[in-house]
Amino acid sequence: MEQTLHVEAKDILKYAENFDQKIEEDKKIEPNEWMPEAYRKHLIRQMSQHAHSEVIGMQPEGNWLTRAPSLRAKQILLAKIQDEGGHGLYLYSACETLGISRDELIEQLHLGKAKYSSIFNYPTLNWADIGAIGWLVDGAAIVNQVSLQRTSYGPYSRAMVRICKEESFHQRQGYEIMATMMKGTKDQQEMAQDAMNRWWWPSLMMFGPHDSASPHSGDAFKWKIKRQSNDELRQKFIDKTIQQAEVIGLTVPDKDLKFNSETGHYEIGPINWDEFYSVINGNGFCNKKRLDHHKNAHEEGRWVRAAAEAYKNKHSKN
Ligand code: FAQ
Repeated sequence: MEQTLHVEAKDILKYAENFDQKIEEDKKIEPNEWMPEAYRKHLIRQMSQHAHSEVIGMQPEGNWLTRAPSLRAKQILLAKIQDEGGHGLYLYSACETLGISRDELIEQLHLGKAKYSSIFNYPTLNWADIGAIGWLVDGAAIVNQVSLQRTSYGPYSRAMVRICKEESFHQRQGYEIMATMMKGTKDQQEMAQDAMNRWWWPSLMMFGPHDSASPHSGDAFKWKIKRQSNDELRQKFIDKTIQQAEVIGLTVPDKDLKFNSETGHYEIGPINWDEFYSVINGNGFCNKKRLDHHKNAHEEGRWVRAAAEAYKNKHSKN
């Protein structure tokens, strides 16, 4: 018995060395390979929160489907929301390769044990908000996800490649809405600016706390799950988006904003981290509404899941 334990410990050491070497050489870790338990748990946390964000993120936009200003706008928004649902399902499947079931992941969401992005706890008050979500929220999501294409876990990395292609279309549809409104009447321009004012800061919060206050970044960098830090990605988004705002005549709602010609980057005023932590701890405008809606939809869809299961069982017997 002692000898078996000794051999197993030696094997684990070998597996761990193999894992470290693959990470070192920038090779992908695949589901059937040995991985440290903490790496697996870290990925389940991040990937499931990412999946939940995509699915909960359908709600603020779904709210405007029946009020889209034209048939074209309605078709585009419908396609975009369906894409987000697809991204969620794709990410749940990628997450299941880590040995956890979809049911368990949904349960963690419903029990408040798993988060979803803070941004989806803000309300969509008018059509300009749909423009702001596409432009700013999808824009921020892309910056983060392009970086995650190089993440070390194979299924997550491949999911990101596919998802990013669709997100760029989402970002452009949002920018188009904002640009159209900025060419419109004074009221439309004011609506677009008001949406910019409300969504700018929450979009910056999507990248998470400053690096100095990010508890998961240490492991995430060690294992190459994260390839760029929260602050680096936020800065990338800021530099890119401010120029886009200027092109269509929108003002960034930050009185401290300045361009540093030495670094070539924009410098922003302080982010309201009290607001961020309040939202991620359940006290945002829409946390309760979003979660209740998801729970109800899940309950109402119970019969569909049961029917699919019965159909699968019937056909697997034949
Ligand atoms: N919201 O130590 P860190 C989209 C939490 S997809 C809520 O820095 P980490 C598409 C964090 O979970 C948007 N919680 O954590 C779309 C942790 O709490 P925990 C989603 C946040 O993981 C568009 C704690 O704070 N994208 O929008 C947030 O290293 C339009 C400490 O933070 C992803 O999920 C936040 N914003 O870095 C859909 C991308 N930030 O878990 C529909 C993948 C931080 O200990 C419509 N995720 N927290 O309880 C990531 O890249 C990372 O997880 C970060 C956070 C960067 C979000």
